[in-house]
Amino acid sequence: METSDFLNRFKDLDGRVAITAFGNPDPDAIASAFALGRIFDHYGIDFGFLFESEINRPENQLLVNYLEMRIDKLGQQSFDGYKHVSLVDCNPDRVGEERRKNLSSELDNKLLSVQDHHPINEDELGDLKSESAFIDIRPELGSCSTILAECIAESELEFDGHTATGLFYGLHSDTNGLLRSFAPYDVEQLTNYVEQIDMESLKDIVGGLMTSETFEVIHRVTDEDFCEVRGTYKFANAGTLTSKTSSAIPQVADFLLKEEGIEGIVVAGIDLDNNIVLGSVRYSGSRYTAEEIAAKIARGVGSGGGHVEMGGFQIQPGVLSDTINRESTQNALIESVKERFFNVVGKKSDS
Ligand SMILES: [Mn+2]
Repeated sequence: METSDFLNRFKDLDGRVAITAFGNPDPDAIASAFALGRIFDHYGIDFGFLFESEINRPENQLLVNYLEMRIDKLGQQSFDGYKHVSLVDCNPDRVGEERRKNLSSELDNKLLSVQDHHPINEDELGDLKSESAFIDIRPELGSCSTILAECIAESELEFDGHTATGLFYGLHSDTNGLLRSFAPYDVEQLTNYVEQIDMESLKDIVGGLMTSETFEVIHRVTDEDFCEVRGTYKFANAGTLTSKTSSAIPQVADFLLKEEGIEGIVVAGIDLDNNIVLGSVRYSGSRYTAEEIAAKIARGVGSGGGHVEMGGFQIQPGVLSDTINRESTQNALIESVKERFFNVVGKKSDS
């Protein structure tokens, strides 16, 4: 199915659509969801934003405020009240195992579309394509925002300031300001809406970049007792976190990758509000991809993924919530993530 067929389908679609992103919603996911909403609006389709996680990072909240989006949290099991589900900036392959088990029948029955640029395994893609849903997954692109920009360009809709600003921020953020993995097509689509971007508002959104939480975590992980370097790889232990401080992890990982001589970094910590171990991966070398490193760290114990140079993972420790509050348990969890990371990049400990 081509984008134009997808758009044609909207003329007689009835029932409410849940525009959904899984995982921690970043600017690309938020902007893609917003742009799809604009398209639905145009065709008179009823929809709602239903995200798996809350918006934590302050600049993401600023973006949501600017776009005046009302986002609901996806409940533990269902898309109740929605007839269709449209996924943006994520594909079913990336949904955590537990959640997937709970949602699989609903996803099977309600899936309207998947628009994404994360890698997906061949089997999964084959299965998806055999369904009636519209599947547009292009891992070569720097952002999902590019896919939505193409949709708008191909519809009768005009780019407005909000959509253009959101999409540009999505592209900018996923490609670190066009400094990492993007495709010529990302730029080609950008030229369609570049004149509508509201740069003043965007500067306000991205301006207050580092929060006190980010500084707090940076302070922690720059203590040499909390870091370990093997070759050109560095592991940083961010310790115990809240859902608020854990949202600083990706920024901290970006920051630590700036260190001379380091080509791979993992920052990991334990989010005690959600009882999970989470981490960000940054990688600037050519032997691996950050996506691969993240997925391998989490293999069998959680979920991980991402792109060539940036990735993330979540691990559900199989321990009770009171056990996770013990320092010895926390140390063991972090230690095991650290060893998994060094194993993946061939820096296994000699002992
Ligand atoms: Mn993205």
